[in-house]
Amino acid sequence: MSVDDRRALDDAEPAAPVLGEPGAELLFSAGQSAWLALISVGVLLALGISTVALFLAMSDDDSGGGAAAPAGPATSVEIEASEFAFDPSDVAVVADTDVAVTLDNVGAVEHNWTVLEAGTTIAEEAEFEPDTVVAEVAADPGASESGSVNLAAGSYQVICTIAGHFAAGMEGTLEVTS
Ligand SMILES: [Cu+2]
Repeated sequence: MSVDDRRALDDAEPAAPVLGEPGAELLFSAGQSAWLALISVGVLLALGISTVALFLAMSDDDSGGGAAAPAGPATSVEIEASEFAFDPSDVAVVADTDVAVTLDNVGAVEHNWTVLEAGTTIAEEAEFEPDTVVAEVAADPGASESGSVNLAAGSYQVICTIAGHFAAGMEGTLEVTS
């Protein structure tokens, strides 16, 4: 390499930044880097948040599995009877399975949880016929009684057969599904 060659290089190199374009490119890529950094931080934050959420959801599943039971038809139900309602009034249970039914009478008079055969729906007490009963659990005031139902899939009406109670609001539904 001759002195002239070096001089030529020295002359050529400083010429480049003068063009402005490389500088502009540099600024642009600096801007891009800033955006990339921001986006990266955002993505990392989102990942972090979803990881925490996932962890919380998983630990929730581990700890609260038993409490979150009523997701589908039940294999056991507990119903409160009072003046004059069932709580819950609408119940969903599994078909063709012995389903334990507990009736807690928290009221001051006798109540019963009586299931009428599928297809029978009464609009008033006078329409009730005892031979349409497919299951019944009765409880004295303050008592808790247990029984069971084993029914085919279908929609059933539930009533309390004590005189005046149906009219006063003691009715509900029993959805039986497989
Ligand atoms: Cu009743």
